[in-house]
Amino acid sequence: MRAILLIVLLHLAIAQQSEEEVDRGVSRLEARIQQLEQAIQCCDVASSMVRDFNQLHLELLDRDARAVESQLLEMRELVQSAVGDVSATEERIASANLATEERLAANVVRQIENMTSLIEKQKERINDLEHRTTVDCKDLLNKGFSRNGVYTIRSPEGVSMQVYCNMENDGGGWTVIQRRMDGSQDFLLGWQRYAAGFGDLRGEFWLGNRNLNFLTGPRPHELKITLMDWEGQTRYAHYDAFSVGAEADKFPLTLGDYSGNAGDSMARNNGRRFSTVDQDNDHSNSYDCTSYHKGAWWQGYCTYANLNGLYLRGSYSGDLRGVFWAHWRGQGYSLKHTEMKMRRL
Ligand SMILES: [Ca+2]
Repeated sequence: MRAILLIVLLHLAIAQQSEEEVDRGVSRLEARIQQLEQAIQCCDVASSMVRDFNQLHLELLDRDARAVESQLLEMRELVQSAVGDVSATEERIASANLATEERLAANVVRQIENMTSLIEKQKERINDLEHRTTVDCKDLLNKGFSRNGVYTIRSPEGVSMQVYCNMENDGGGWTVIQRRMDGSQDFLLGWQRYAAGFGDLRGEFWLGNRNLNFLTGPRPHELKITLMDWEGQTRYAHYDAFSVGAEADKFPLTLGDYSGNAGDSMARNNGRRFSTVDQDNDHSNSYDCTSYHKGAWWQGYCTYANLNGLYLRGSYSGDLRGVFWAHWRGQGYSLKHTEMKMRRL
């Protein structure tokens, strides 16, 4: 009987994880066995002992299970916590990356804005320098501009002004100073309008006597005049010198030698002062030449050229008031197209 009990006890003890508990259990059981030996004949006592063994076994197993379960719960909590930490870290990393990207993008945008601003300022400075240094269409031609059109140059006041440059005819570099082409612009205007200039640079216009004085005063120029009648024929007159004097002297005209196929209709204008309908500076005591010819011009004893006259479309009768060039179609014929252009020599 004792041997069986010991085997059972050993079996139970092996199932336990804690040696101390096993030892304690064994001691308790040995004490019990001694008691049992003293009352070996009592079956009730034996039965009670068996129940005790079973209960003890169950308790020990239960305790292990609870311990393992507790450890599992603890580990699960740790794992969950770790997972939580990882997620939080990932979020922080993602958030940090996004913030970094946003900062980089904002930096790039700022840099682009700064660069754009600098470029605009440089462009303004370049434009300003261009205007300060660009004297006329010949300058622009030398800088590589080769198309006809409106360009900006330096004005008499030191700021920018616009001129029409003829870059494609007669070698280019010409500043156009007058054009008639369709009669759309009124040319019967007073002193101030002719002094300042008027009209549409791409259409009919007068560049302005102050501008002519500013451009031709300090630098020798040549002048070329092209004419077209209503039959489509063309002629030209070229003067190898051209300048317009100061307003105080009434914008006097200086012309050089003539060449061309239109005839020298401006010979009599050389050295004459400018006259308008409201200012008679001509050499005729009997005539107010501009009022008679309806053409602001460098009138002497009047004129053979009247390119600022009335746009009358071919032959006309009455006062000699049309756009005429006497040495070609006569004073009684108003031309279809005229263009006066000058170029620095
Ligand atoms: Ca007069």
